[in-house]
Order: sequence, then C-alpha cells, then structure tokens
Amino acid sequence: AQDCLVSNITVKQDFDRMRYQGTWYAVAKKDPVGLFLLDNIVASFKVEEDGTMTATAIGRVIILNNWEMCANMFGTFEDTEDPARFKMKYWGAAAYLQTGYDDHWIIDTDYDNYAIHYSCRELDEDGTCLDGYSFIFSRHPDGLRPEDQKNVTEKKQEICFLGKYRRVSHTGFCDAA
Ligand code: DAO
Repeated sequence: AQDCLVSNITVKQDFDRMRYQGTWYAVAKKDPVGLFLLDNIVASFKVEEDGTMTATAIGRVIILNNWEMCANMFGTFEDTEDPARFKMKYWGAAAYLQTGYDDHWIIDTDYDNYAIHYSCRELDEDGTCLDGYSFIFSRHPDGLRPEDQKNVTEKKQEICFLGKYRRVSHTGFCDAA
C-alpha cells in the first residue's frame, strides 16, 4: 500500500495462530502517541482450548512521571473475517497500567524467526494512519537474522512506518519479574 491508505494494507495470508504461539522478542518498535512499553518487551502468545488467541507481555514502563517498573500485561484477541486481523483487548496486572482496545494485525511472519505487527489507533481524514504503532518481533532475543532484514524493511515501507522505528533493547531489566 504505497498510498499509505490503511484500508490497502495487506496482512499475512492464511495466518496460522497455532504456529504463532510462544515467545516473541520485540526488537524494534514504532511508538504511538503516548507510548507505554519502552524496552525489554517480550510477548508470549497462546491458543486456548476454545481456539481464542491470548497473550501475555512484559516490558519496561515509566508511570506516574518517574517510576520505572516492569509491566505485566494481558491481551485477548477477538477474531474478524480475516485470520490475520484481530481486535486486541488489553490490560495490566495492576490497575495503574494501560488498558485498551486496539487493532492487532499480523502483517507478515514466517512463524520461526520474525513477525511484523501493526496497529492503527486513529485514522486520518484521508484514510492514512494518524496514530499507530508497530512491533517487529523476533524469536531470537539478539535480533533479526540478516536474511530476514530485507523483507522486514520492505514491510515497514508498505505500512508507511519506515524510518519511524527505534531499536528495543533487552538488558535483562525485566528478567527476574
Ligand atoms: O507500548 O505504546 C505502546 C502500545 C502498546 C500497548 C499494548 C500493550 C499490551 C499488549 C498485550 C500483549 C500483546 C503483544
């Protein structure tokens, strides 16, 4: 979607939630307005017995101006007609953490190495995304494999977030939590 219309963004064909299960390390993030998760972000996806996809995630956050902590987050995913497009309801283990209801699209994944997530929170009048965020996930905590980088860069461009990502570091800050 080089026109950057959210309605033209394509997602992973025949997305297989079973193969998507397990641990994903965020290696890059495009932040939304009022960013929440800073770094050390690790998500774990699961398919429940009734087929519902759920996730837990952890990450370093700063709340109440200056308090640094690791947030334990939970998400449940509502299905849509497209198997790669979900609505995600999310909340924190503590009441002072963020809650929300976001689009959660899997743009691309090979299930074993990389995944590109996309969420547009607010559409602009022209149909482009006014406020959105995106995670680049890897199965490997140290980052993407070199052979996946070209494809990931192409997808960043297709969702019109190229150049808007920052690296997500993994320092061990949330490992003990
Ligand atoms: O960090 O600014 C932000 C937006 C992300 C909010 C979503 C956090 C909760 C996710 C639950 C598990 C899904 C990966």
